[in-house]
Amino acid sequence: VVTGFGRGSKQMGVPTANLDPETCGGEAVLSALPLGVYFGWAKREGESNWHECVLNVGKRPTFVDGDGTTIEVHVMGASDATPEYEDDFYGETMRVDVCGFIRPELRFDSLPELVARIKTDIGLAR
Ligand code: RBF
Ligand code: ADP
Ligand code: MG
Repeated sequence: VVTGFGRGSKQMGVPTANLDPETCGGEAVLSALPLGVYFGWAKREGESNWHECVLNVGKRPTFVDGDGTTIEVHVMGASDATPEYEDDFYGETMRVDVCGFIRPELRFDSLPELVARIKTDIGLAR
């Protein structure tokens, strides 16, 4: 888990653990994948139980923040009102088992529109 753009929890209310692209095959592997939103299961170092998650594998076209592919995993709480974790876990290893594809990545005209769509993605993933 590496540092991202500092936007997930602060601006969107959706924290995303950004995985080091090199540990996921690097740009050569990632750029060959359909870019977009996936759902699956995630597990933090030391945890025995898997948690539901949504992840975005993409280039974040809504923002101007570089063109590298990022892998961002949001671990879902038991309900939308209950965050799964209270702490940060930068530097830890997170395992992700990706089960399916939800939609291609899109460019949104505003942050609230992106956040609304992410809530829909979370509902679909559940
Ligand atoms: N960024 C986009 O520009 N377009 C998207 O369609 C998009 N979908 C996302 C879906 C989910 C479930 C998540 C967690 C993130 C998504 N993002 C998308 C990435 C978002 O821009 C990024 O998490 C924040 O900018 C923080 O780095
Ligand atoms: P960054 O831009 O550095 O990725 P974010 O605002 O997206 O920062 O927050 C992500 C960080 O928050 C993760 O790296 C992790 O340490 C922590 N975190 C706390 N709860 C969660 C969660 N439910 N899902 C993902 N990351 C979480
Ligand atoms: Mg993040």
